[in-house]
Amino acid sequence: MDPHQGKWFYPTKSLSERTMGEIFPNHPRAESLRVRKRLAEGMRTGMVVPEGLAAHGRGEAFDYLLGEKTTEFAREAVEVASAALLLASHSVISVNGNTATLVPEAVVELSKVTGAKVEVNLFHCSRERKVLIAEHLRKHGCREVLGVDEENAVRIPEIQSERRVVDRRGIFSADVVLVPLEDGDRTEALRALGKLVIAIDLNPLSRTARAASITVVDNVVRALPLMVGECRRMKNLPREDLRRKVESFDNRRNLRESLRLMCGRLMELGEGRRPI
Ligand code: PTJ
Repeated sequence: MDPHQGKWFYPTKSLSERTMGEIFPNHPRAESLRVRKRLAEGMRTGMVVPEGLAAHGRGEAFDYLLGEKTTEFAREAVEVASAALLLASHSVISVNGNTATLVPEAVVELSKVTGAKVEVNLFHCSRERKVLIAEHLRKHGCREVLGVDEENAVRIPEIQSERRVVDRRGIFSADVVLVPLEDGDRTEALRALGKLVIAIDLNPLSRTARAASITVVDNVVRALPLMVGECRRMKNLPREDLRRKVESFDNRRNLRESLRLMCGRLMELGEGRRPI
């Protein structure tokens, strides 16, 4: 059965097989090509939707402006986000097609370290995709995947898209929700419901980035493994220390700093202070 419910045509050979040969390790964009290849494979198996490739392309453009490195501001946001996850009484990692394809290992590790539940929640929703993604996560060691079982599905009326269907045991009752690679309306709705929302989004101008409580402006392939490390490092810190980190964080300021960094890099390039 077509996981996208027959809406798209799938070539028998993967995109990467047809359009891209072997990735040479010394290629200057080798890592970026590997990530693309992973996503293209994800689309072939039905986990990623075509829109997911377009979304990734938008992300890549911002990553270019960041120099494809985790900035000090992203590191700060990762630290605060990790503190929020450790403080949560009921945290959930919301997983879509791109996230499941790009960083399944980190999703599972983060859930183990923090006790966060893992829930599949899709914008382009179909039961087949949910099942595929859940299986993929289980294959990577996830013991429980929420969001698939119809019995526990509830609707959040504040959300307009298909993302409104959430799991009673997961996003519905969570106090902290991590939403890597998101579209904006759900973040706003989850905030309106009083939840602390952590976003990972390379675009500091996106509605998600601006609506989230804590935004990590970084590539999910770098940010999520970093978050696992930070959670491990801070797991035994006094709760008061963690709380102070979360309470003193200013998301708007952090977003502005990320934008200034991008602009600064562009100015240096434009003025010849940095080689093109
Ligand atoms: O799997 P589904 O059906 O839930 O659909 C997933 C997509 C990503 C297609 C859906 O959520 C969507 O349409 O998202 P948007 O509205 O395009 O937003 C995605 C955001 O993620 C954009 O702001 C991108 O810049 C950003 N982005 C893309 N790739 C990455 C990224 N941010 C961090 N790391 C990336 N690798």
